[in-house]
Amino acid sequence: MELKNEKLEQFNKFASGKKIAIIGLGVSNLPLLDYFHNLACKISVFDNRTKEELDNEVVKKIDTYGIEYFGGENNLENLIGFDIIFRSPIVMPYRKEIKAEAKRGALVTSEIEMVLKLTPSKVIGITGTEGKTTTTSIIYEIIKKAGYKCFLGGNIGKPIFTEVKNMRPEDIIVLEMSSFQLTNMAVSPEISVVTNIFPDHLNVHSSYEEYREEKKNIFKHQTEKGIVVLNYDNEYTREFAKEANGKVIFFSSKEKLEDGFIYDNNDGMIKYCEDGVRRHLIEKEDIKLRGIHNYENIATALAATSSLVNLETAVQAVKEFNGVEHRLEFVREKNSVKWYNDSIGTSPASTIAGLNAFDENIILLAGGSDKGLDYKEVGETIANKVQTLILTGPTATKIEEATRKAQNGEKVEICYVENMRRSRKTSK
Ligand code: UMA
Repeated sequence: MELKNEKLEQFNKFASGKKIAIIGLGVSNLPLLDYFHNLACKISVFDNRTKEELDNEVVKKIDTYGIEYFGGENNLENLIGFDIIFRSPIVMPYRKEIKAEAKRGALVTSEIEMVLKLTPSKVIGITGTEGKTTTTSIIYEIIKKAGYKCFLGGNIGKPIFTEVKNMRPEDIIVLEMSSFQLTNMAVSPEISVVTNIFPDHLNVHSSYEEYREEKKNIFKHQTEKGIVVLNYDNEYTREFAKEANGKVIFFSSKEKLEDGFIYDNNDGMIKYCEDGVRRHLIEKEDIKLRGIHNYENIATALAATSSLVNLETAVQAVKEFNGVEHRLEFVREKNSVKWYNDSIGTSPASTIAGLNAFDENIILLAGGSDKGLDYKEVGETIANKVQTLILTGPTATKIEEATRKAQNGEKVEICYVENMRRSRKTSK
């Protein structure tokens, strides 16, 4: 049985028969084809990929539904005369063709923004440079453990706009939100989390400042009833508190806060603090995750759910949490070497956090694509913690340079390989 949702009904009535542009046909936007086809809309798709580069199933749908397709370079030249435009997260609304349409009166939005606008449920939104997915996953487990019907979505890889019709006021949505999704967002979740802010995605955002500003949309549009959970240890997120409209809950792994949630490295304990009284919640031996950054993620999740779930239930869910794929994921032990997959560590900051989770001798495999970031600090951490550095991919030389600059002498053994499969050493 479908539930009554007046805002959704109004939107559907408004969208029926309208001209809809879908920019980028990836994970986020694919479900929109069926949705707007069912509303008898005239759909046009814009994508850098040509139609021949799409999956057969998708091409079949485009043809069956009579969807107009503009592919390849300069596809946005044809973005003229639309009523509603859905952009993929990475397609910035500042593009001149999109701005022109917005100026003409088109509604420029995204699947995630429409979820926030139309859902009757309470939303917990999580952003930050590092720790988003793990924190989102822990929050989701806590909310489920407490017996709520819970919807998980967003940057974690799950579009959920088409599920809005099944959402009720008593349900909870847990959304991981990237800076791309937050760009120009005119609505905020009731409960927001910013795990931390470090330079990232500087190949898409025009500056580090712009990246930080867009992140603020996760709490900027909250009312005084909103809650924002912020990292006290991060210079930017600590300052965000001054701009919050609602309640601020801090978490920290460096300061013994009077109020908030802390991880105390002296006794390995996560604690809840109120008026200077610190209550022990869970010790690191009872947690399956490793590393201070993960204890921070847990403290954050406990803070974000504290208005909805009692702490005993939340702690129980944390104890049962096994971790997230590709994030310091234990793979196997062979010849006394423990292998960990931390392939989500796609920025210097996440690589640093991953390395800091270990006190053992480390062999690090690193490289990957270049997001225009600074490698100085990761070079320093590698110089301090890594025994052997195996490099491959476009950023290999940058990582090598940063490591050589940071170390005294030739402490770290550095070698290059062609790719992950071929572990034979090569010269640069
Ligand atoms: N495209 C264009 N023009 C452009 C850029 C892309 O037409 O200028 C097209 C591409 O050809 C592609 C389509 O847009 O066909 C969309 O591809 P996409 O991968 O950018 O978008 P989605 O498949 O919808 O995936 C997005 C997120 N991707 C990005 O933000 C880059 C996914 O996060 C997210 O899981 C998904 O929405 C559901 O919300 C991925 C990610 O890397 C995992 N996120 C970044 C991060 O976490 O650091 C932000």
